[in-house]
Amino acid sequence: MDARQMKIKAAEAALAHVEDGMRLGIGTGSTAEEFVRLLAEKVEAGLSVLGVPTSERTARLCVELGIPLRSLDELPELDLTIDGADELDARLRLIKGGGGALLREKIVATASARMIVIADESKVVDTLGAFKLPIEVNLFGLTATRIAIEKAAARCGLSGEIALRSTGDGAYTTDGGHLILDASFGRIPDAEALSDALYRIPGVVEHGLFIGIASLAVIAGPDGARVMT
Ligand code: ABF
Repeated sequence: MDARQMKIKAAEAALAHVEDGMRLGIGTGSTAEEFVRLLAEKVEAGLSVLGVPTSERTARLCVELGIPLRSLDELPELDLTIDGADELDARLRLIKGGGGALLREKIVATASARMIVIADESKVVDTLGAFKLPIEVNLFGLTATRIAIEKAAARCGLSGEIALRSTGDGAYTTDGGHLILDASFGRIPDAEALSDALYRIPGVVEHGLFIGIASLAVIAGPDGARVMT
């Protein structure tokens, strides 16, 4: 089974949790896109759902495939969010944001009664942190914010490069108009402490540690899909 087939397997298993009439948060990334394609087939066959996308990219795909969308303002309480992740550990703590949508993803996921993560085995880790931690920051006072992040990380026993995410044309800008710093802290043994420390920094808009948000994960491997709770 190749990587795409594993993503499809995970998406298929997550789709089984989608019920008629659900208000559905729809994630961002290649695994979430496989879920969107499968969901669109169900919608075409008569499944009635209303989707709230977590990025403009996801919104465009949903519109293209005929999935009815609403804004989070129209649907402020959702039944279920299905989304990918960059890393997840045994306690369903996640690192997300590799796709740059972490702010809307966390808003949508926390507005949902449940969040199901869909991923392949390569995302499962013993300890978070091999994947650089995305930190969404305000444009104002970027250097001061970076210094504050370095100090907060040091208080958590962490250090490492904190790099401004860039595209070919310059700094990457999120759907919300913010910048992203990718922090190479390495293993993060106390994700809760780092999360709390980052939230105390005024220039930090959001970060990619999703703690206590995911209720279930569907993990696809060469032998099929398994569930982590
Ligand atoms: C999105 O899905 C991001 O937060 C995360 O980086 C990405 C994972 O993408 P993929 O499914 O393509 O590995 O939610």
